[in-house]
Amino acid sequence: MKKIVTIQDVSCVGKCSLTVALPIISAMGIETAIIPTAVLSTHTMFNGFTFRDLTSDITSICEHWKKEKFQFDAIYTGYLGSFEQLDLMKALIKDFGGKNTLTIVDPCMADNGKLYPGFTQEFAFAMKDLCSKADVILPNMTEASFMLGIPYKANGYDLQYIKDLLKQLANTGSKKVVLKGIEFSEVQSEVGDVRGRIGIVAYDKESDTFSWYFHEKMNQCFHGTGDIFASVFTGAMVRGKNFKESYSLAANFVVESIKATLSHDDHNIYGVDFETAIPYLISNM
Ligand code: PXL
Repeated sequence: MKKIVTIQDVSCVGKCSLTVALPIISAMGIETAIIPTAVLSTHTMFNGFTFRDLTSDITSICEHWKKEKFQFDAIYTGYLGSFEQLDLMKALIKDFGGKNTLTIVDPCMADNGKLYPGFTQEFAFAMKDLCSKADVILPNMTEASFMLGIPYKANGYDLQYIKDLLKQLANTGSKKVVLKGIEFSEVQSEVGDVRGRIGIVAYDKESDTFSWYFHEKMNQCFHGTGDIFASVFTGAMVRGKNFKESYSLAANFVVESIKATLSHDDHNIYGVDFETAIPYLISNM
């Protein structure tokens, strides 16, 4: 059985990070080891959340695992709350990474032009350094802009602008970059007419090739969809799907999850009802 370790927080309410990664990766038929980095009463979009930092547990968990000689098919890091945790992830990648282990870093820290509460520009640069150790990174447009220290453009860019961003991100070290949340307001000759749609443009440094996938845009934004995307992407790669199949499946599953959410009268905005979309995921594996 394939085995992934994912390292991110537990937000007790507000489906995101480990509470989505664990069920989704498990549903994909992959053993899921976890390292919780913090326990929060809710994710940080709620007011008054509690926060218990678990940084000091990470080293002792890794020391034990090293003695047990555990190995993983993939390491997937998500939301990380401090500079120290970024350094610990570099050590973890050194200790448990290698040619048979795919390392995926989701630089989860910002969206819609803004950093999440508690993050700074310095943290974004430090996250870029962690990204340099990864095989694949999964930034959205906001995270990419913060990591490169350039202004965020919500619209009006063209494919060349996106290709430059991807190359700059790949130049920092990671082998593949999946850039999410791209919308072209004009027809792009290579991509075609994707106006009104949203999608991904990806870059594979080894083959020096770009690829993309555009899909329908859901008009409502929900929390935790980036974590759902990263979980499906990681699972699909480990289960042997190719790069483009993996990010396309991840995007499709996010769309299915949002549709499921909107079909539930009692839905809330702080997480999507990915649970009812899991049969879609399994039948598309
Ligand atoms: O979904 C990303 C995420 C993960 N974990 C925590 C968060 C967020 C986004 O805000 O607050 C604690």
